[in-house]
Amino acid sequence: MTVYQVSHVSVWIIGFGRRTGWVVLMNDELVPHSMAAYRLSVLPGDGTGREVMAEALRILAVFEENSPISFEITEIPCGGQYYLETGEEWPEGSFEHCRDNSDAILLGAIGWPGARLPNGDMAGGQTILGLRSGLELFANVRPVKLYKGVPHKVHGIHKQVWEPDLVDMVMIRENTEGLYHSLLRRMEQRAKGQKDEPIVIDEFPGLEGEVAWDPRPISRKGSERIVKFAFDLAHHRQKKLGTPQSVTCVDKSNVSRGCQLFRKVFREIASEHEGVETKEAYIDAFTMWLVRDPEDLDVVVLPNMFGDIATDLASVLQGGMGMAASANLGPNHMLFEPVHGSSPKYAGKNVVNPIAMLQSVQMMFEAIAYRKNDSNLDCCADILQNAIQEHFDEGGCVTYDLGGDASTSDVGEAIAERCEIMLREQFATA
Ligand code: GGG
Repeated sequence: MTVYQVSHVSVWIIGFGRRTGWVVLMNDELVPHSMAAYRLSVLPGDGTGREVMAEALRILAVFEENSPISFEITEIPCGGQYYLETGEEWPEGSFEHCRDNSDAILLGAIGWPGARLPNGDMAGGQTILGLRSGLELFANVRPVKLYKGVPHKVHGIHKQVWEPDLVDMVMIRENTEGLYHSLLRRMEQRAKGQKDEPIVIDEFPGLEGEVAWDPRPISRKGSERIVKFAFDLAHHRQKKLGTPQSVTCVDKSNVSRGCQLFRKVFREIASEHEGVETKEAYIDAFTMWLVRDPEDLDVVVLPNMFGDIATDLASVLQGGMGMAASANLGPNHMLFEPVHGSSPKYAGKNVVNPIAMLQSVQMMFEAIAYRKNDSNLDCCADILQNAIQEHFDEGGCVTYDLGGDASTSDVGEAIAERCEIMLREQFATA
């Protein structure tokens, strides 16, 4: 069997995630190489991140045992809790390991109450933000698609509000600049062992007394690459889904200069993409349209902080944060994580929904399969996706957020068992 591995030349290749039509992007060319285990760096992080990661590892073991795929997993302790225990955010050399020895990185969640660096920054940020910035993971891809059978929690009651056929969009959050820029930069510098280069602004005319501030730089380069990514994705969704696609630019260009540049670049790139409808919205009005008319949205591109906020709201359409998965993609690296954080309130109780994490594993399978041209792994991606849908179709157990009382491990185990059955059928005679 021939498997392909990437080598480094400047060609953009776009893959297509089957369930959600998200995009796999790289700056590489495919060249044959021999079959090997995929190298995964696993970063459980804090709180419930550790619990959902245990379910991801359970699923990975099931795929390893019942398919030709194998993984070489390096688990790296990290995060705010680790910092409180050890005085370090992760062991020395972790950034380099993720950069140099990983086909993909899988992250649980980062952040823990009281875990702060001496300068006040979030402890553990080196992991999540240091990797996003240090590995140029500029596209944070957050599909918003509703599984059939998933209820919505509104006013404390679980019922179907939005229709599965009418909720199918991909939100693309710019991941390396904007309001996060100075923190991202500090975290990248820490991760690389470099000295912090603070940005110095002495005063803000008109303001007196104590002032804290965060700059929000948005660059042409950063805007161009994320907007191009969004249009490339729209073309591929158009081809694969067979329906016209739009790209919506969400900003606040009526008031902010960074957003004015973002929208200017959006219009320039839009003019090169005939056949894709374009829409523009201010973030405030967009939040209303998002919940009222999600059927009008296909690909949505947003600056960093607006993307962070709007995707939490969008998760409500897909059943909540327990269902929202994501990929962080760059020219040479990729990191997958649930959108949710470490939920300290629920940590240690084995009650949170592991499906966002399992769906992130599914996205990882699709992405590696595409990059390595591995049809077996692509088939595993299908199996995991089908197992999750079948779990809902057949009324499988669900956690509190979806109206059930199952535990994290109950749900993880049930989906793992479905995968095992499907994998045996698929690979028994192969
Ligand atoms: N799995 C996502 C996670 O850990 N989020 C915590 C966090 O602070 N993330 C930063 C961000 O995405 O803005």
